[in-house]
Amino acid sequence: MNVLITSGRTIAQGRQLYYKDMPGYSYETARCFVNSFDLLELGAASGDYLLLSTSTAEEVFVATPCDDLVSGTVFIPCGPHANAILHATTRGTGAPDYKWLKGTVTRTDLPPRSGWDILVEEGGAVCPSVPAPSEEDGGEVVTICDVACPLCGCLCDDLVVRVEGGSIRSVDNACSLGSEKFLSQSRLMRPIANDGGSWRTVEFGEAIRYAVEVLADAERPLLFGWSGTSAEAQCTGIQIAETIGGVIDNCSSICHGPSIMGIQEAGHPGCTLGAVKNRADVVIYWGSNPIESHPRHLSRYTTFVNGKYRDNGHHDRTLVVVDIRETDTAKIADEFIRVRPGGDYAVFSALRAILKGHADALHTTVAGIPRERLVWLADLCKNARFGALFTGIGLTQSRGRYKNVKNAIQLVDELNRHTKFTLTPMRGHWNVNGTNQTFSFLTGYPYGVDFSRGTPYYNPGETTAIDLLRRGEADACLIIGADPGAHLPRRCNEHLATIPTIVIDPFVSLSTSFADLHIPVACVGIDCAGTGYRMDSVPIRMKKVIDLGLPTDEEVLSQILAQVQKRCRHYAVTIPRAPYPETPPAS
Ligand SMILES: Nc1nc2c(c(=O)[nH]1)N[C@H]1C(S)=C(S)[C@@H](COP(=O)(O)OP(=O)(O)OC[C@H]3O[C@@H](n4cnc5c(=O)[nH]c(N)nc54)[C@H](O)[C@@H]3O)O[C@H]1N2
Ligand SMILES: Nc1nc2c(c(=O)[nH]1)N[C@H]1C(S)=C(S)[C@@H](COP(=O)(O)OP(=O)(O)OC[C@H]3O[C@@H](n4cnc5c(=O)[nH]c(N)nc54)[C@H](O)[C@@H]3O)O[C@H]1N2
Ligand code: SF4
Ligand SMILES: [Mo]
Repeated sequence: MNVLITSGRTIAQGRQLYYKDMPGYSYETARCFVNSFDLLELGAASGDYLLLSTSTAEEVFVATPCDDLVSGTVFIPCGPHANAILHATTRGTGAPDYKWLKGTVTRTDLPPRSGWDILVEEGGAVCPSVPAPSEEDGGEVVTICDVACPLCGCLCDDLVVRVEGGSIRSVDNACSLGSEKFLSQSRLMRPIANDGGSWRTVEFGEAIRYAVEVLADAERPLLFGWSGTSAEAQCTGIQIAETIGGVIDNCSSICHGPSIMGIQEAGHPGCTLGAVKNRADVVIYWGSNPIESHPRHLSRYTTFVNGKYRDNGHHDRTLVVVDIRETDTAKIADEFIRVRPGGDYAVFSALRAILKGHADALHTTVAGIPRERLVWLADLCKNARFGALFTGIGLTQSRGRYKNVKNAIQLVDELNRHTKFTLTPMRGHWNVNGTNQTFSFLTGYPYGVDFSRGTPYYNPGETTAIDLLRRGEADACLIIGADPGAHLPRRCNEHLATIPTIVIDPFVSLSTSFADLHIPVACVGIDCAGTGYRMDSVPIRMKKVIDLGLPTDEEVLSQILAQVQKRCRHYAVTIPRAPYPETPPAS
């Protein structure tokens, strides 16, 4: 059966993000959600095995019936299985077709593989063993309040963490995604090096010397990730990239990078989440499913919370969801509008035409949506006191990419002739917005910055991570605060497995599989402090709640920087020191 394959977030997948060394992670990422009628036609039932084939590869998944999807579309949680069958073309934007992949599905008797099996086939090594955590029962009990959550772009800063004997015992107020990160014990305590397929522990000093050698000797080094670390560490990373004449890219290139490209063309009618909470009477999530990807967004900032001028919570607000699936967010919305995959550009254009008084010029349906519903939506937005449009990666990773976002911004501009309307991209990682702040501040560009010419150069589709790896251009890679092993298309990982790759990560990740060296560090927001930028660009101080005695990203990167500066004098070092205080302000 021919199908359109789309992938994205589920709660169960998100809860496993910090347990990638465990079977439960692969169990969730090997699921394939299929419409019940399609399952009948395939002669399959829930739990049966399905083979998904694309022009890139084939992979086995476990059938999960799901009537949120229309016939002919399947949904896979993002992870190693989805990426094993995805090609690495980014259509000149840096972001691949995560939401728009054509393929076929048939029944099979073969069972699914684990994520690690996939990485080993792509050229990686087996999972290293994770040391058992030291359990000290009955030590001092400390309760720390107003802790910020280092998981998603909501950066909720009202968590209460209870620490006993140096270990985290409980986390209150967080959603299940956030708590699972705090409670994860998949931590490495010493650097490990890949010795012909098996793992050997090395000292921190030796690990840093090796990293320096690899980075300084490379012709076209790539420094990728950065969304999972602090703004301070990002600044040091940019200095390393400049010193070695490398390319530095962050997760936004594969995520909301196209939103930034749209903003570069059309501007950004943004606002803080506080303004939405206090004022918005119309809230729209478009191509975003926050109930599974930003679980507290609706209750903390937009819909269910009372605000200064909205004292009846959701009774004072109308919630609209536009998606290709009837997601869990769509199910609680006042109005769910199902758009045909890749049809958003046409829908934004239609809404703009209606606002300009040209409803008559439209067809009876636009991308599967009846004209009357679009007229209703245009009226709702026009008559709002304060409207807030939140855009997700359903827009940036589907057909249209940055043009979708540009058109959405132009729609919001049009609405601002009638009322107050704002647009906010639903930024994914807790500090992916920080990467755009630090990169833009220090280099002039938000991501994909190439220093090989001695001055910063930026061209999405050329200087972005997937494109450099697809073309086999990068000859060494530093991965920090991202996990390409789990999240980049197969071809990128196959290349990473052939070049010297260094991973700096507090947790075992699938990228560990093809790392020559994995340097464990303190985790920002858990065992060290740092600055993060919320999705609305408000900076938030991340707290340290425990001490595991590990060096921080900032410390490891500063040592690498000092040593590469001695070795690579030929590149000018012009970037000023990061404008952050040496010691964090007392909180
Ligand atoms: N549980 C969990 N939460 C996470 C993460 C995680 O891995 N797991 N990752 C974080 C990250 S990095 C990010 S960027 C955010 C992403 O958060 P979201 O933007 O919510 O991400 P997705 O679920 O990938 O995609 C959103 C929606 O786009 C829809 N969609 C697909 N194609 C189209 C289309 O053509 N048009 C429209 N309108 N919609 C379409 C999908 O059906 C899906 O419901 O989540 C963050 N939070
Ligand atoms: N099929 C499919 N694939 C996708 C997507 C999709 O929708 N479908 N979405 C894409 C998107 S939007 C994105 S952003 C990517 C997800 O992008 P990734 O960045 O790969 O997401 P994570 O697996 O959360 O990786 C974050 C890494 O940072 C590490 N980390 C956490 N805290 C710290 C810290 O303090 N310091 C350091 N150094 N590291 C830390 C974690 O252990 C983890 O390994 O996936 C992309 N891949
Ligand atoms: S919504 Fe996001 S920031 Fe808030 S607790 Fe959940 S994962 Fe953490
Ligand atoms: Mo993302």
